[in-house]
Amino acid sequence: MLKKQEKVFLPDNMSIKKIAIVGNPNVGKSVLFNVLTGQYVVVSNYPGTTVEVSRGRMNLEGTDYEVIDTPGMYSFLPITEEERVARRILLNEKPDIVIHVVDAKNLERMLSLTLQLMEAELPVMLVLNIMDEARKEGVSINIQVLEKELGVPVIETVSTAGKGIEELKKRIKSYGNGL
Ligand SMILES: Nc1nc2c(ncn2[C@@H]2O[C@H](COP(=O)(O)OP(=O)(O)OP(=O)(O)O)[C@@H](O)[C@H]2O)c(=O)[nH]1
Ligand SMILES: [Mg+2]
Repeated sequence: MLKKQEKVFLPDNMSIKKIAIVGNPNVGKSVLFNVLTGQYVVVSNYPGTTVEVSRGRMNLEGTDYEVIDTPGMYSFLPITEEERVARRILLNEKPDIVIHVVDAKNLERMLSLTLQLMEAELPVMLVLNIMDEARKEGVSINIQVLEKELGVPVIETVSTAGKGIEELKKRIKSYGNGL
């Protein structure tokens, strides 16, 4: 006779935290996604659309994360199908962290999306990517001031060279414990 099950285990994915990577097209979201997740990636069409969304896994010191690479969006008010999918992922899947990736060369222009995401009360982190080109152009950004002004973590990266990734992981791990 079968013994009655004594413990109810939560399905594996109940304890997994979700991270959505968002931002304008061509800012390095997918490069960053690949650096964070490695090889275990699932690419599928978002239900009811032809827009591809990649999902992968990352483990940071014993905590599992599902990382979602969202299609490029210019605004949180969607016009294109890609933008509608990105918005739906943010609103329906309620990620624990929303990593807004910007091209550091065009920071000012891209900050309006950061503010829109914050206004929607999403848990935002700002990644200033492509810092190598920005520095070459003479752009320098005072991270401490920007963090204070925005009230969210700000991290500089060169995703293609793996620079800033350790710091980013540290800030992901400690997200929610203050700046
Ligand atoms: N120099 C430099 N190039 C980068 C960096 N990160 C990404 N790139 C380049 O930027 C281009 C766009 O990168 P993707 O990761 O495809 O950009 P994306 O944001 O996913 O773009 P969409 O999927 O179209 O929204 C690629 O040619 C990358 O090699 C960086 O830190 N420095
Ligand atoms: Mg991409």
